[in-house]
Amino acid sequence: QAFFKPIQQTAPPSPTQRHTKISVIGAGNVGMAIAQTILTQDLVDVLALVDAKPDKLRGEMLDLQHAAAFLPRTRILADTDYAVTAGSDLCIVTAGARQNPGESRLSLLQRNLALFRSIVPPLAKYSPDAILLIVSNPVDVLTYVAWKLSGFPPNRVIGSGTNLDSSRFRFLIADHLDVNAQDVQAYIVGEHGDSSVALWSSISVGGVPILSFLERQEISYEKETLEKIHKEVVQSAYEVISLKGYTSWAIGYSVANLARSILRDQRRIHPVSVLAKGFYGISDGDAFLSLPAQLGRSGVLGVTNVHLTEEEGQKLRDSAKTILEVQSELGI
Ligand code: 6V0
Repeated sequence: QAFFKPIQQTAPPSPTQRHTKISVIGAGNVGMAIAQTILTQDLVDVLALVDAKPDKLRGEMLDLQHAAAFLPRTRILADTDYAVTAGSDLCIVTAGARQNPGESRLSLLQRNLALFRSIVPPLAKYSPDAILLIVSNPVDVLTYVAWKLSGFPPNRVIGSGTNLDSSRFRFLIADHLDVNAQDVQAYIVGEHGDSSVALWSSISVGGVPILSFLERQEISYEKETLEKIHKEVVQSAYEVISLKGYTSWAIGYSVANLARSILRDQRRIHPVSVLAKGFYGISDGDAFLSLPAQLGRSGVLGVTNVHLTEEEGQKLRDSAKTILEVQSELGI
């Protein structure tokens, strides 16, 4: 009870006011970049952080709370106990084991599976109506794991997928053409990372479809340049990691952007990892991979029917097959 009362209260605070709440699991580089972007963009009333390391977690919470004088009001909570996440609208999972030198991808995945067994069930228990947004890598397989472990319907389990790859793609195209990246529409779909698929026919700048424009103007078809740009996108995560040790700012903004579309029911289209069965000729198994999906308050509202070339469609189906093979080795 505060002894100093600067305000003469005339009405009690509304007890029924519905707060929006986001929980971020994993207060590492990525989790904290997401948390701080969410705060600066005034997306929620309550932000809860969970990590396995209590000191680091409390340090991060205090550091963010000390910025209160410069930010919109958000209650910031942190605990190693998942009770702190209770009643979340959106749970963002960034916790992940780091790859040991010489460790195989599958062994890393097995360790992350064990981690997810301790994270996803308590999240689902404390926030049964939440939307789960998975960021930890390998993001497509871990989104499937989260779907299985949560028992949630597929529309409420989303992987950040190629949302970041697509924004890197848009930046590089914008840089090449000297335009604003927000005016560039371009999608990368499929598996997040090495085998991602660039949808060339989807690229447009200010409403001008690039490929048909180049063909019509008989400008020598810049497919090679575009291929090079896609290769750069694939390399860019490795480059940033080799230079600064991890990636954080771009993934922070890209996930905050997804959080906004979901919580504010923006119904925007984002390339994110969703249950892909039934789309683009993907018929077998329960693979999650990125497709341009419409996001709103109930999660994934639908998947857009983008025109794919035969080659693009085949690459997507190959990605789905690779992901299914990895999943079959997990035994869940
Ligand atoms: P980091 O800085 O090592 O942070 C991981 C955090 O998870 C640490 O603070 C750990 O203490 C915490 N943690 C570990 N185990 C648990 C547990 N059981 N419960 C709670 N917290 C735990 O890694 P960083 O933040 O750099 O990366 C996190 C994950 O994001 C990794 O899997 C990356 O590969 C992945 N990324 C995914 C991207 C995407 O586009 N999908 C982009 C960038 C990184």
